[in-house]
Amino acid sequence: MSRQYTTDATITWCPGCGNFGIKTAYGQAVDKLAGRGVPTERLVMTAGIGQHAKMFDYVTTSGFYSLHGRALATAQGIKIGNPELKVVSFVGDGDSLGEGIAHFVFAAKRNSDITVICHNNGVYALTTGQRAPTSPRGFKGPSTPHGNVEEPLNPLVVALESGATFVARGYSGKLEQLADLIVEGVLHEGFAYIDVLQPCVTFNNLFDHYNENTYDLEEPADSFGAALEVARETEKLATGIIYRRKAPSHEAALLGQRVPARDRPTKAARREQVAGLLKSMEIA
Ligand SMILES: Cc1ncc(C[n+]2csc(CCOP(=O)(O)OP(=O)(O)O)c2C)c(N)n1
Ligand code: SF4
Repeated sequence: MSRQYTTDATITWCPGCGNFGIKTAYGQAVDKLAGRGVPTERLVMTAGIGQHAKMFDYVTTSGFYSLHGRALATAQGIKIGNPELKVVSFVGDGDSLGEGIAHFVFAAKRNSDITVICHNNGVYALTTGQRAPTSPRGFKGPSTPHGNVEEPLNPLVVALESGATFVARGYSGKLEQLADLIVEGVLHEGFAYIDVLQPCVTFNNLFDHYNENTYDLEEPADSFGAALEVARETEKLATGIIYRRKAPSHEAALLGQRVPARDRPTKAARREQVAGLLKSMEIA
């Protein structure tokens, strides 16, 4: 990431953490977006709570630190208030697929025009390695010392089945591709989900596994069914845009051209509206 987007905060991620790659790719994406008609001042971020969320402290784009699991609720609020902004949410797999899964499903269902970057490390890293919704069966951690007995959630399938109109997977070890996925996600009108394979070197180090078992998907799948098939692959993991379709965004359907942050009626006009409404209901 160019120094321009890096704050002076001391970075407390472990050396080698996959989060560094995501931060670098985001910086590259911010630069590329500036050249594609999205000036940096129009970019806003939200973050959940977790190691991933420290992005908020380390990058200079403006935004809002949310509660655990609430990064997408906050992002949707910002977007409805000012649809001219581009909102990017940095979430963890525990954060968005555990605590915040209802927000995830409904933001995708309504095709909210936000971009979600999920640091998917398969573990609750900030709270020292408990299993997360994406941890595989057999995963051992402080909360599952004898091994996780549950099947993992597949975030790509959840996103697709919930109605996401842009679904991609990146890898923190493939910076250039990840930066391009972020650019495409932000430019996409509607709910864009980018699942990022992010090795946690301390509690779930999958660098070697991902280096050996990821492959580049040249083109998005040509149908919803084909996208689901790619999303369900387990032997080899595709990176790239898996699915993309056009559909009206929630904000466009709800607001049309209106920008509430700019077009707010005055207090007097709002009073008049309420008085008119009460009169029409024969209350006043
Ligand atoms: C309401 C609430 N419940 C629990 C916590 C404790 N907590 C903080 S971070 C975290 C897990 C974060 O895991 P994940 O989202 O996967 O992020 P990572 O740290 O792996 O990046 C939990 C359970 C909290 N801060 N707030
Ligand atoms: S514990 Fe894991 S996720 Fe957290 S900084 Fe260290 S390597 Fe990264």
